[in-house]
Amino acid sequence: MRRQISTILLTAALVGGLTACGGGDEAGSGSDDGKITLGFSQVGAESGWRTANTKSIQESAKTAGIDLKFSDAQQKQENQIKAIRSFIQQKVDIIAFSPVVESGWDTVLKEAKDAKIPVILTDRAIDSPDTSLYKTFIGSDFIEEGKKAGDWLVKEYASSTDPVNIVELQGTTGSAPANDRMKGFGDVIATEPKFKIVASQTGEFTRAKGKEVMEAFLKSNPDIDVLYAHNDDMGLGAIEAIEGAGKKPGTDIKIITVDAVKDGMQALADGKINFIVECSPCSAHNSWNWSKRSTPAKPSKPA
Ligand code: GYE
Repeated sequence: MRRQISTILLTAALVGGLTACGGGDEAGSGSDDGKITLGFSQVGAESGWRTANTKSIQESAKTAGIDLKFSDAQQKQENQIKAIRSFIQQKVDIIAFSPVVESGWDTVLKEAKDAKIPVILTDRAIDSPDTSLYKTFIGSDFIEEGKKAGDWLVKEYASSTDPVNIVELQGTTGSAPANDRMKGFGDVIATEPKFKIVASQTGEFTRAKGKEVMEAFLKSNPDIDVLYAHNDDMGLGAIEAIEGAGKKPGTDIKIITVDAVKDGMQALADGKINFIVECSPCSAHNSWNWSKRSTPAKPSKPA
């Protein structure tokens, strides 16, 4: 069902983008076979979420009969800029991309605009005030996700007045989900002085880096009560670090993550993660379909 919605929305957005662009000879014309050619620049393959998102894009393009030119930027903005320039050169009909960081896109997007190729931002937004540089943004409200993580924590410690020491594993520095998940969470916990973020550092949204940074956190902070990781993968890496230090994840250190990928859900069911805020990669989640729902601490078995 979600996938169907995703396909319809993506197609509608793409077709809408083309129509808005003013028609045939003005836009690029990557191929003459009547098919829409879409150049997509993906962030990379840093997490389970991203892999699922890539699959969703490829399947949706196939179902919609779109000719997809897919490019993996390996988490580097310069690679995304190169890919976008190459799409412009190839005169694709439409460009979509998930910006690795929020800033620094104006020049290349101006080039796409001058070439009359419409651009769609997917998953992550940019911080440019010039909204004429793209047609639309299809993605989640990451501030809301951070707030949900904070709300859970506030409830979890409602009956305690003791200080709560939190460590935070941030996503990719400068990315919209890292900035916004940090802000949403920070705003909620700031309402109660007992919550203290004792360390906060990037784990680059990867399992390996999540583990490495958590190891360092454990060495320098003997008293960690809670880990807030901006995605499941970093949380899963951190679980290895916590177990390696002889502590019990989910009990000695409570863990909150975002995404709800399969391995994350398994760790949740095993009691190693306490709370996951869901962010679905398989839907073009507009306001009606982004993470309104948070996952319960223990998922009940399907009937
Ligand atoms: O949470 C993380 C991924 O932009 C929502 O990027 C996405 C984030 C997702 O690498 O796992």
